[in-house]
Amino acid sequence: MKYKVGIVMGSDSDLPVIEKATNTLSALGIEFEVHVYSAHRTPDEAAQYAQSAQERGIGVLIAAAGMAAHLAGAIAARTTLPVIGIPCKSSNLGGIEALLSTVQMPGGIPVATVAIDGGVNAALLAAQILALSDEELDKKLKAHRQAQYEGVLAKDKAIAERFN
Ligand code: RP5
Repeated sequence: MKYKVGIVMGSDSDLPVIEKATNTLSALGIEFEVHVYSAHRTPDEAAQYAQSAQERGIGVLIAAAGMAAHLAGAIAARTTLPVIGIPCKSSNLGGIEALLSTVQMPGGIPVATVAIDGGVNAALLAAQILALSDEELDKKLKAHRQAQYEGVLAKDKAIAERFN
């Protein structure tokens, strides 16, 4: 069975961060769905989404929110699916408040928190979880790593030719 990734953002103002994740998932051929549900503004819808995710074929959830970011934790409270939290940057505190709100979960309800605005790593981590039961996806991830490795070596070569 191919699992989907369920993506939730606290506001459509988080979309630029989410697009980093959707672009990465698309490049890997992973299906996903995207919603705006807020832990504070639409708490019932956020809870309902988390509660029903597993039975709808979702294998991993990604939750992105900024400011007093409770979304990932609120989602994680309602499911045993793995939840990846993305703290989003704000204009006033720069995202450090969202980082701490997302990462500092009490024991018993884990959220795997990536960097502030870390949409790419959230998608890659979701892919790595799904790849445990998907050999084809595992191969794509290994090819992605190899391409990244070769890309850095090519950059080193270009820089070395210029300066050394
Ligand atoms: C959070 O508050 C959202 O996730 C967003 O990052 C932040 C600001 O939301 P808006 O006021 O832009 O809707 O709940």
